[in-house]
Amino acid sequence: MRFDILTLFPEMFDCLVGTSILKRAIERGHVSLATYNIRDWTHDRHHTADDTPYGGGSGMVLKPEPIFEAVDSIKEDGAWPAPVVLLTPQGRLFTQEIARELAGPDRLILICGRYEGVDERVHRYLATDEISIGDYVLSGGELPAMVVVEAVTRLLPGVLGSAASPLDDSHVSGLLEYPQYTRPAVYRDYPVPEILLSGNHAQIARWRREQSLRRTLERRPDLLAKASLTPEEVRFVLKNSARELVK
Ligand code: 9D3
Repeated sequence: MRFDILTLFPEMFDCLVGTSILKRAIERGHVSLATYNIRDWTHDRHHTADDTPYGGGSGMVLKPEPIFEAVDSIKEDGAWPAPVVLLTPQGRLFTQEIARELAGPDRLILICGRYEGVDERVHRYLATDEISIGDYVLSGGELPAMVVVEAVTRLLPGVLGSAASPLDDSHVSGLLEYPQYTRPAVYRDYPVPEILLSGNHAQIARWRREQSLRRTLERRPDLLAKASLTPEEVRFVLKNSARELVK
């Protein structure tokens, strides 16, 4: 997968490339990542990338020309056509399902907005997809682009070892993760649940599944609609959901 990232702050991506999964994925050739400074496609001597909004209003808007020209000049450097993803608060909410979708093509072009927004012509005539990572206000699309890059990268074949297959992830099973413990068995008087020390693997599996169900019911009941549950688990949820509803 090739990621091409258009931004006014390419330095922000240095920490992403320098650490963790992504660093290894790049070293092993699963991923390449290139950042481009939108300012390099401005033509005036102040390298102006933004301007005041037509019709008035506060704040500044990213101009369309540098962004269109940047995409024009990089498009032949990899697979084309490629998805052009604009990170914007108005985009569709990023999910694991969208991460899987974006892991399909060989290349993603990501455009990071800044200021109050990006000229609407970029939204309409350049971007093929618009993504938001959640309903909170950030200062630009850079952190969201990093979120997308990381979520997509770990889905690419060969990036994770088989020991950490992305199929094991809780958002794939549809339930929240069960509680995890490691040594010591007692820490500051806080014990590890006895069942986990019992060596009874069938009982442990049942306990974990029940913990996942309880947790999901309590914290993310919205997830239960899509989770695949056995009839017994459905009964469990129904038996316990009244209690959650009156909390
Ligand atoms: C406070 C300004 N807002 C007025 C309704 C609009 C606004 C414009 C630009 C809010 C944030 C931003 C900058 N954010 C992004 O470009 C962004 C973003 C985000 O803020 N939250 C979650 N996902 C994303 S993707 C891009």
